[in-house]
Amino acid sequence: MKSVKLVNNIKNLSGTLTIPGDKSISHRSVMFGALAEGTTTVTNFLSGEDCLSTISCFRKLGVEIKQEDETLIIHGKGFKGLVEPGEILDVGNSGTTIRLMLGILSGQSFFSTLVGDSSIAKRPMTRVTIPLKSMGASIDGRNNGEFTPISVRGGSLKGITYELPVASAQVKSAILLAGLQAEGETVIIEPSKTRDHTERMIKQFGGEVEVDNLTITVKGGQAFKATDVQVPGDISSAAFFLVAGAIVEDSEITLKNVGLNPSRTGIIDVMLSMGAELTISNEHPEAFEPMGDLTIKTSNLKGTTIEGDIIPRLIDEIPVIALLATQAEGVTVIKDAEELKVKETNRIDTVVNELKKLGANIEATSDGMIIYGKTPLTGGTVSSHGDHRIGMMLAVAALLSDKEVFLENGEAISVSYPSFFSHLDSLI
Ligand code: SPQ
Repeated sequence: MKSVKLVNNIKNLSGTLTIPGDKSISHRSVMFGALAEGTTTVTNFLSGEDCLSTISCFRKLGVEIKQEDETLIIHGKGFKGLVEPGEILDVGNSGTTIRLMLGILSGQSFFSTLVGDSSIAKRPMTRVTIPLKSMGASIDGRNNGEFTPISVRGGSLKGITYELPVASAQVKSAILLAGLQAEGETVIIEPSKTRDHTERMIKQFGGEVEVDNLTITVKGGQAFKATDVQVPGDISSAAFFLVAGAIVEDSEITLKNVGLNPSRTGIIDVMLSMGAELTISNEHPEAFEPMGDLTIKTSNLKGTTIEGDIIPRLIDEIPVIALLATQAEGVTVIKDAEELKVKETNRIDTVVNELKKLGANIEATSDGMIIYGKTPLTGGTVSSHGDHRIGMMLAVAALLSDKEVFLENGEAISVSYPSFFSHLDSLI
């Protein structure tokens, strides 16, 4: 297996980075641009593999999308202008692409088939296919619609009222995208607030959505108007440098134009509660997606408990928060995070097993993990297991080790942050 030697034994990180575009918002900008009438321009689009999979699916559905670096020009077709694809739609490694596409395709009367890579083939889909079928879509897939390949023949949907069994922005968004094409009203009730980029984008594209605390309502038969979307930097990518700056000695890093949507900023709340020297400046709270600059300095950290409603606000940051906790005095407990088991890998097991290899004192629980700090980290060979967030977390962990660290499957990082290693090098 191919492995790369990571940078280790770093005594200072300093500089300023402009973090690449948010992955969740980049996906949605392609979807909404395609479903709108007219030409949408997207700037600071994330050119990571996941978002490129979304572009490729829409091209197969007849949408013209031009890409030049981080700018997209999308010639929208409207909800009624997509065409039956002549090929299978391949979502690669992207859970967001497949689940949101299932919502969109459920409203389309043609036939389509979705596949992905070996990680996608293990991720649960009935969480979306069950509500979409109850709206009237015909969907089938391996294991009664649980796993890819999945085929859809949609159309003639009816609105539903649906209480989400799990806090998932992907499930919520899939039902909203189907609801926008259904007859009548669709009402979704969330168990906890999840990222609300879809709701914000419905408004940005001239649509209507009502949000009353945890209840979201859309009417069917809406049309979207093309607009310009500026994608903020991805706080989930910024998280790796927030943690690196806090745990590497003698460091100060500024991260520009990071998305600060309150449904995504759980990591900031947790880091502040652990004693991180983290400041926010140049905020733009008025934008469709708020953003600002973050500055992090080397910090004296203490352990904490992370549980309940904050979990969906930092779910993708838990791998790197676990690393942070290895450098905090005392115990950190992460609970209510069972959803980690159905990400690109089982992120409870992969985080615990890989950090243990580097000497961390960490144990898995049924819904999270317990980390005992502060422990020095040492060398070894670790693996991303094909999970981009695990790969980047391990690259940050290696900075602390005085012995060599090798990473297997590091190429997975390009799913969400192709320039990660060059950004890291620029701080050394
Ligand atoms: O797209 P994918 O593969 O599901 O990506 C991940 C990630 O770490 O990048 C999760 F594995 O992010 C999800 C996130 O966990 C992106 C997302 C979204 O854009 O709506 C929502 C979250 O997933 P979920 O299942 O909780 O809705």
